[in-house]
Amino acid sequence: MPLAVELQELAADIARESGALARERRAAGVALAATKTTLADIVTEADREVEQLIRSRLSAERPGDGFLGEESGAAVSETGITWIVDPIDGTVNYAYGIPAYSVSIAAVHGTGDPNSWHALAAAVYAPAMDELFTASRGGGAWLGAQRLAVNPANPAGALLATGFGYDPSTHDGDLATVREVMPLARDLRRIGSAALDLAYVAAGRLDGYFERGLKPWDFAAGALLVEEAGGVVTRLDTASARPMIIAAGPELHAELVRVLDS
Ligand code: LIP
Repeated sequence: MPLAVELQELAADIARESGALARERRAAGVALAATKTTLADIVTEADREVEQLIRSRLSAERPGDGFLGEESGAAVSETGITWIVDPIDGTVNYAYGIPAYSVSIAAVHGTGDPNSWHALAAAVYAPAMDELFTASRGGGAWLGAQRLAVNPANPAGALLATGFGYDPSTHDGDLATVREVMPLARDLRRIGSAALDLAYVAAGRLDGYFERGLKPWDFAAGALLVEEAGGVVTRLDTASARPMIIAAGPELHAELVRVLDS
């Protein structure tokens, strides 16, 4: 079995198990554990518990692999493979009881640096909807047994998604970016989980997605889903504190880069 498929199957199995834990904890009531960069940037006890489950499964099944997680930090790889994990992407949705949250697990060849890693496998699981999106490099992107493909350009305009950071001082600039892009759009969505935004581009539920300031664990898995569904993913301003990610089918991607990279 190719390594990418082996890693994808493991990511899918762990995403389902850890997603079930997240769903169980949500039903029992969510406890705030801490805040991070701002009061709005929260972490729940479930974030930490779910990441611990993922990390322990990975170290049992793939000892020596590296790890980069949103809540528990990094471990250097001895095998050349690093796992990039967001245990609950869409944490604020999760805390409010909005079902748009996901477990995002990616395996890359390289370190946790998105400027140099080569993604091999991905799993994005939405526990509240029981939807599992998977991809392996060269093996396509899937929703369950359904093969995924990004949308072609639509003369009606693009259904776009974006997001905003937790730092209020970034909101004016991000809203100005929305204004720049709107001539390409039929409408805009703000779903609240970058991993789901990217999975939906891969599935054709969105035409395109852009957002500044994501962390590697927010997009590692979703970006591979888009690429394996025939889309293109680009990161602009990668040396800045808030790189811009753009994901869409090839034609819309070129239009978005033309507008956003000017
Ligand atoms: C979230 C992203 C979302 C972004 C939020 C936040 P988290 O990740 O998925 O797209 O707009 O600001 O970064 O914090 O829920 O893991």
